[in-house]
Amino acid sequence: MLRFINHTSSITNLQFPRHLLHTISSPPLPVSNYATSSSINLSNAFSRCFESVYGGRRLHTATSARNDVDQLSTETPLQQELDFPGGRVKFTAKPVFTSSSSEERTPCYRVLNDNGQPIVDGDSVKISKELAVKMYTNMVTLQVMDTIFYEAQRQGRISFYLTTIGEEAINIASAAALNDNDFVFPQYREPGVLLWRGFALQDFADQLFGNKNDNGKGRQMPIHYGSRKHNYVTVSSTVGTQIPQAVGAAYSLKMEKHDACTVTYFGDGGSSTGDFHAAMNFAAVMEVPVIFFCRNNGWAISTPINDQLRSDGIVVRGKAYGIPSIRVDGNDALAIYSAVHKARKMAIEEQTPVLIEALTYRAGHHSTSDDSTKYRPVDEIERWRGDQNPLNRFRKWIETKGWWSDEAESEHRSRIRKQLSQAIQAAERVEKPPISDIFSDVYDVPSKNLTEQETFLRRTIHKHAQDYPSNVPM
Ligand SMILES: Cc1ncc(C[n+]2csc(CCOP(=O)(O)OP(=O)(O)O)c2C)c(N)n1
Ligand SMILES: [Mg+2]
Repeated sequence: MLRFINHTSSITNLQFPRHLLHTISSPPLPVSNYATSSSINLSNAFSRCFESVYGGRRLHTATSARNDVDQLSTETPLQQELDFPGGRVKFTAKPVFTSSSSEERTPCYRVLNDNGQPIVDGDSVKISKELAVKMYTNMVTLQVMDTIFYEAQRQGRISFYLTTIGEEAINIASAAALNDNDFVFPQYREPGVLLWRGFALQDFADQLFGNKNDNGKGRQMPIHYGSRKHNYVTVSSTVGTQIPQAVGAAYSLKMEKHDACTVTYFGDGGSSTGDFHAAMNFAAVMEVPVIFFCRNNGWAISTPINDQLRSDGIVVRGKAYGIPSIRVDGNDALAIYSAVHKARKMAIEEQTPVLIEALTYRAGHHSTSDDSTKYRPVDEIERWRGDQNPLNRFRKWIETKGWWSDEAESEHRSRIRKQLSQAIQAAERVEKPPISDIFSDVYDVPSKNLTEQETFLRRTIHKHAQDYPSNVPM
């Protein structure tokens, strides 16, 4: 069933040690009030402090020997409540610490089983044939794009690449459930959201080659896509940067009463940054329409999830901050679509942040600068690429419905391969942005140090021309 975890447990259920009432309502007097005279007075002072902290129960000390029988209250602790700022809190007579982990892990919402069959008693948003086929073909396009651009990097044609292998359903199904006017604050493993919104294969190639058609004017590393037209804020290398930005933008949507939300994507590693925590708390307190979409793929480069956190994943953190949350099968496109669809509705109609934790697996290397077989077993990677592959599962479902065939598959794959190879060749031929672009667009009048740096760079390029690309206009 599609159920978001209730984010606000009644605050009165919390265990609150009884003696703290006395600490709050009747704090011990400062020692300076007693410190004027003899040691007897000091001892009385300490006694009063303890009396205050322990709620009138005298300790067995020389000074408390007179009165060692407690006058017990006839009220049960549960009849008593602390009227605390933020909500009433019930008392308990037992000094019980909350458990560090719940006995059962938070269940994971799914619609399709591993064989692409809908599970019994499933609850999901119905999708049309047209939408299902569009989702599947976009997932395939993303997969082919990864294969071909990855190869281009291996051939030395681009400097860097990073695949989305294993996370195609997260990319495409979440994008499909959003509106194009929702602002996206991505990490870097979500190019499928841009693809869904109409960023062309040529646009991807131009960014990767850093030519003069690139929206970022070649200033960014490959993969750092951004598009104002598609409400897709440029990728930042610094992990976690985008999370508070999405909250700030959601706050402005709220102030301007827009019928839209923001969505920020991040990995399990992203959830280990301070920015994540600050953003979650700020979003909850300001009640802003933001979807926090965490792709928990088990790894932050070579750091496994168990070295990052001891909680039941990321989903439980929503409750800690007062944010409705759901855990979803990240390799089940239908489950992701339904969860994001519902989260978007809640975010906008109820003006609330929502947290989604999608469980998946980074089935490729972290990037072309990484070899993940050095730190994780190959059969683990193979298992996720095979049985758990999100494309296979969704394909089985649309084939069973009679919406897809082998012929359609091979026709689509070969068409995309051809388009990609044309896009790469075209991107390679386009000249690079001029040197002056490195120094523009920050200040309306360039500062003195920038002007000096530009002069220095031009002089250096003239002197060592053989070390600089000849296709960069001076
Ligand atoms: C603040 C910061 N710390 C470290 C890095 C180096 N770094 C780049 S990606 C990455 C791992 C992020 O993992 P995760 O958020 O799980 O995303 P995934 O790569 O698994 O999709 C790290 C540590 C960085 N870019 N920024
Ligand atoms: Mg990760």
